[in-house]
Amino acid sequence: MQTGIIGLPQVGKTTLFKILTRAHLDEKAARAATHVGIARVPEPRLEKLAEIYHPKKVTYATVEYVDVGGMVKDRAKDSAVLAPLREVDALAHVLRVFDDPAVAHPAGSIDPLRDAESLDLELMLTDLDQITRRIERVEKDLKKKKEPLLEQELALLQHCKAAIESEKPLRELEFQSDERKLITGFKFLSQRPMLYVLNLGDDEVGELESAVERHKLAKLASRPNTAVASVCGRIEAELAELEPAEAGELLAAYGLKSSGLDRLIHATYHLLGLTSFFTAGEPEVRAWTIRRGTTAQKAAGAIHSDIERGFIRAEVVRCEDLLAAGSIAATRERGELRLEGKEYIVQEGDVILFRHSG
Ligand SMILES: Nc1nc2c(ncn2[C@@H]2O[C@H](COP(=O)(O)OP(=O)(O)OP(=O)(O)O)[C@@H](O)[C@H]2O)c(=O)[nH]1
Ligand SMILES: [Mg+2]
Repeated sequence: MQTGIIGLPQVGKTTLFKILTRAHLDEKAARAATHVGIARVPEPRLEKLAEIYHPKKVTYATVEYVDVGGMVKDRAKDSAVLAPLREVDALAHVLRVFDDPAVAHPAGSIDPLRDAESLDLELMLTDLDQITRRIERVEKDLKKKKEPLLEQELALLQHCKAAIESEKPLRELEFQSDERKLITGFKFLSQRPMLYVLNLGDDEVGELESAVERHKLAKLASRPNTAVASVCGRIEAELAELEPAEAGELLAAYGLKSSGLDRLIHATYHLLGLTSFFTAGEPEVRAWTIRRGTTAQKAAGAIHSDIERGFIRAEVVRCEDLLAAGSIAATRERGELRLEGKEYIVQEGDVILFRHSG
C-alpha cells in the first residue's frame, strides 16, 4: 500500500513525511529528491497479543509514503515528477493553512481551497492530455475496423473527458467493474482517492477536529473518494522524533487525542476501504491489511496463495475476546471461537487461524 504526498512548494510535505515515517531528514536532503518511507500502522492490540504468545517476531502492517517534492505548475506536468505518483494507491495533498511570514507562499496568500482546486486541476489536465491522445488513436483504429472492446473504451474515455471538462476529478466518477478494468491501465492521477491534509498553525493544536468548519472547507470533505485530516505539522513533526513515552506526555499536554501518525493512517485506511485482521502463534504475531468485505478464503491469500487454494476453514475469535480470555483454549470453552467457511466476511480485529490442505 503506497500513498503519494503532493502539494505546492513549502506547504509542509516533508514535515508530514517525517510525522508519518519518523524519519530524520536534514533540510537539504528533504528538499532535493523523492523519498520513500515506511510507516508502521499503530496497533496496540498486537503488543497485547504478544504478551500472550511471546512470539519470536511481531510484524505490523505498513504503509509506504512517497514525498515527491514541491509541485509548481510546470513541474506538475513534468513526467519525471509524476512517474512515482502513477503507482500509488492514494494521494495525500498537503494544504497550507498555517500562517507564517517567515515561510513564503507561492501564491502569495493563504487559501487552502484555492490550492486544493488548482492542484486538482493540474492532475486533471495531465489526465486530459492522455485521454485526448488515446481518443484520437482509438478513433483512427475504429475507422479501420469495428471492434466492440475499442468502442467500449472510446465511450468510457469520452465519459471521462466530459467529467474533466466540467472540472470533476475522475475519483468522483462511479465505474462498473468492467469499466474499472479498462481504466486502471491508464493510471490516471485524478482517479486516485484523495486525502487532503490540512497543515494548521501551532495555535490550533488543541482544536484539530473543528478545523474543517473553522476554515470553511466542508466543500472538500463531502466529495466521493475524498477525505480530510488535520495536522499541526511543526509541532507533530517534533513529537514524532521523541521517544514514545515522552511524546505521549506532550501529546496530552497539547490536548491532542492521538498522534498524527494514528490519525493519518486511520484516515487513509478509511478512504481506501481497508481493514486489518491478525494471526497469532509462537513464531509470529502479525497484522494483515485487506479490503473491507474480503472473504476468509481471499484473506488467506494475503498470507499465502497456497493457504487460499487449500482453504478448508477458518477458526476465528474477536481479538478483544482472546485478550480477555487469555488463550485460544479459554475462548473455545467460553464458546467464543467460531468455525467459519470460505464465504465468511472477515471483520476488523478478527484473530484467525486458517486450516488448509497441502
Ligand atoms: N509555522 C509553521 N511552519 C511550518 C509548519 N509546517 C511546516 N512549516 C515550515 O515550512 C517550511 C516548509 O516545510 P516543508 O515540510 O519542508 O515543506 P515542503 O512542502 O516539503 O517544501 P518543498 O519540499 O520545498 O516543496 C519549513 O521551514 C517548515 O519548518 C507549520 O505547521 N507551522
Ligand atoms: Mg519537501
